Amino acid sequence: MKKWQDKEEFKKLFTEKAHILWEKDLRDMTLNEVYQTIAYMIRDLVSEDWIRTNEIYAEQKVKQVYYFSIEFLIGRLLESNLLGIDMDDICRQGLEDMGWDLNKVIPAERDPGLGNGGLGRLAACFIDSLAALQLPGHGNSIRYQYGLFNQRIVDNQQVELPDNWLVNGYPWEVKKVDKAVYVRFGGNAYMRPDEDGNLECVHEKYSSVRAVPYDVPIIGYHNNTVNTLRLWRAEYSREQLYQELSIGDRRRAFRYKDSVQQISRFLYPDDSHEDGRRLRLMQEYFFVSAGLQSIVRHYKKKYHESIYKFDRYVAIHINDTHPALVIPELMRILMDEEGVSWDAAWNITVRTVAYTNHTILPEAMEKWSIPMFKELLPRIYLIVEEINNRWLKEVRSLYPGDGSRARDVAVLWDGQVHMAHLAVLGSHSVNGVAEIHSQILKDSTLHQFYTCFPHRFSNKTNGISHRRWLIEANPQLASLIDDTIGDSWRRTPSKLQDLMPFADDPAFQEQLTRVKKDRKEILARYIRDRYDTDVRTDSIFDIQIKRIHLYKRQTLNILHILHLYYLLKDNPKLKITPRTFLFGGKAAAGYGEAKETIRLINVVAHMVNSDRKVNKQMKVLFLENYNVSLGQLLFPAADVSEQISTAGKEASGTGNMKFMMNGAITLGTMDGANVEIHRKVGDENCVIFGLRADEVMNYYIHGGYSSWQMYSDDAAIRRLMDALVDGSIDGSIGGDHFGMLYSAFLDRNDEYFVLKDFQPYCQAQQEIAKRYGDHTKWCHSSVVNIAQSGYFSSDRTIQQYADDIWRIKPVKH
Ligand code: Z57
Repeated sequence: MKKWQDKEEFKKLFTEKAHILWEKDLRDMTLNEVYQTIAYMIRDLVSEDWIRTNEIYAEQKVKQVYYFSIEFLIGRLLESNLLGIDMDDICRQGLEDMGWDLNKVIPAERDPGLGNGGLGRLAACFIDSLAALQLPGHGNSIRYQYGLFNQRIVDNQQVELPDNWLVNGYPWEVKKVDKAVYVRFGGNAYMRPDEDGNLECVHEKYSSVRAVPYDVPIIGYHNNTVNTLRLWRAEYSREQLYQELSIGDRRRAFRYKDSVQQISRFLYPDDSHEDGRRLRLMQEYFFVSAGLQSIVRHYKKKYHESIYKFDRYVAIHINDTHPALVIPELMRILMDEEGVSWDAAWNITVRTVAYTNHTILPEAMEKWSIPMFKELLPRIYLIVEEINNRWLKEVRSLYPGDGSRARDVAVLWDGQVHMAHLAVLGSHSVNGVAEIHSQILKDSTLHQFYTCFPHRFSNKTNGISHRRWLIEANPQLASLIDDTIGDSWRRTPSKLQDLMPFADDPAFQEQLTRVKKDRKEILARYIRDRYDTDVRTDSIFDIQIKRIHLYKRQTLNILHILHLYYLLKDNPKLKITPRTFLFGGKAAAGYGEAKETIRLINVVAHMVNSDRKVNKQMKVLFLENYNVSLGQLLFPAADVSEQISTAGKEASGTGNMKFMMNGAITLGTMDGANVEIHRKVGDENCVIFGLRADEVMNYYIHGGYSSWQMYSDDAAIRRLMDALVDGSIDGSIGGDHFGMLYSAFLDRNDEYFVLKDFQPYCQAQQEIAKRYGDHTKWCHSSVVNIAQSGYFSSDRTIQQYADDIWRIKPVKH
């Protein structure tokens, strides 16, 4: 790896590069230009290694994994790349000499919002870990022109603004025109006998879309590995456009051009919710087909091996079902382009593909209408139909007379293509993302598949990049850890365990308290600058940041806050532990209840914050536009981590791990990875409350829960529910106020057990206050959380995927 020898060399190279790029005096440069200059300088340093990494993989013909994901929420890259090549100090010093502060330059980079939430951020942590572990693995996705919307709060409500993140250019990407491929949509597909009498497929009258890759280097941590995140952009094919024009149909030609450009225009803003839109299906096939074609092309060109050995050299991972068309698309390429038989192609495909499920929520399960699917992807549909026919035949012979089996395992059912069933059938490996989630998959969601293919199922508990979420986000804590146990935890995060002996060390506790205080002050400054509000850094920072969803129960949190407010109003002399409640998160634009939840939080926040009788003891704030960068500011400042989803609903959660790694105490239900966090730290170092997943399940199956009953029996709940609709919190007269949420809780019988878990949650919050009052004990818990968080590094997760699923090995150089 080339390096800058010292700050003098940095300054010299910076000046040269800046002059070439901007043709102006250094004094006139904007912060964005400074950032871009450093970005190009980093690319200069890594470019040889990037080329070399790929050469070595090909020379040694190692097996490589391609992680297909419709989202990669990578966050800003300047700081993570500087840390990766160990050039942050030299860069900081060089900039300082020239009159710039690196901490002011870093925010000049736009945070790419190429994802919605957990699933996209997981993909980003995974490629980070692949490079850090020197594993041959790459990402494949879409280069959305607009990322997830920017969120503003206007009149307490969410407003969505377009995220035109590419306006100033993106210095990390490299357009690879020579690696463009074509993706076919529409037309007719049918089978006919060829000259030898074998069936062959004819696909005609299709429309071709040019897919152009933009590569982003994924830089390893203090090693020489540079892997690739390949993002595809849709362009119209000039040939096709001219052909349409030559026929004389100008309108058709422009319609073609327009519809092609739509494909990579927007990221769909839904998280854990599917709406079956045609353009979304086009996006999915687009990046799947382009990615697969380029992989097969590279394999043939560089590996010189038989296509029948494809699965020995290539693993393809599908992140949820969005890329599940990999299965029929690989079948198509193998059969139609490589002349492989159905049976051989199926074997190769199943051995190549592995699938991760991220949810059991029915509304998040992808299903496509057959007529739409057929019209858009006629050749792929024929293959899916054949997969389904062969499978159902097998099922019927395995379970004769069991008609209901087919419904549980069919790929085509009720006029729809069931993508999860396709994914399980066409993969050799199916995994959930936390122990409890993987168990639910086996026991219920995919139970019939589990009985057919028990060996395919496994668990891979999610993880997070400790580089981004500890080293980068919380350098103050990272350096305290270095001073205490040395820095080997940076390579080997399980070494954080070495902090355990310091859990009761007064000197260490004092330093940890200092770090937490510093981070709360940094956040308090941000809040003062942006919201003109003062928060007390001696209060408990209680934070819930995640997508807004009924199942995640931000409503439970805000109802408790309202309850606490009433308690203070009713007892003016009451003293509570001061608290700062912080929320952040986006609501899908079409999700009414989620948007109303945001409005409720803001309305309550205003009422509380402007009430001088209580606002010394509690403050509530909804922070706009929660994204990766804001997360890097929030996790380090947290005392309490709100992980309060209805048990059984949150597949894993990963924010829970980011809080834990930064020393916050989990206040949570027995859901997702909370279960494993609880096991690692014990009852004394986290606060668990509420219904368990089996109890929730029993209520669903056998009934017995009535939210109206709770309303009648519990005066506190009654008061809160009434406040939603009587205008007492949002001031205005008339209208239905928070009628939508009121209905969800009462008329629709509280699907997510918010009222049922309300009193247990209040008690858990009291327990938090009690523990916070014993500072030594609280510090102890904080240390134990940090010490036990190494397990939740995505390095551990990726090692498990590499060993158990992909069978890939590190490549040293
Ligand atoms: C998404 O972010 C997740 C699941 C989905 O089905 C979709 Br679509 C988007 C999340 C889960 O809700 C989290 O519990 C999980 O931690 C995350 O995926 C990563 O596995």
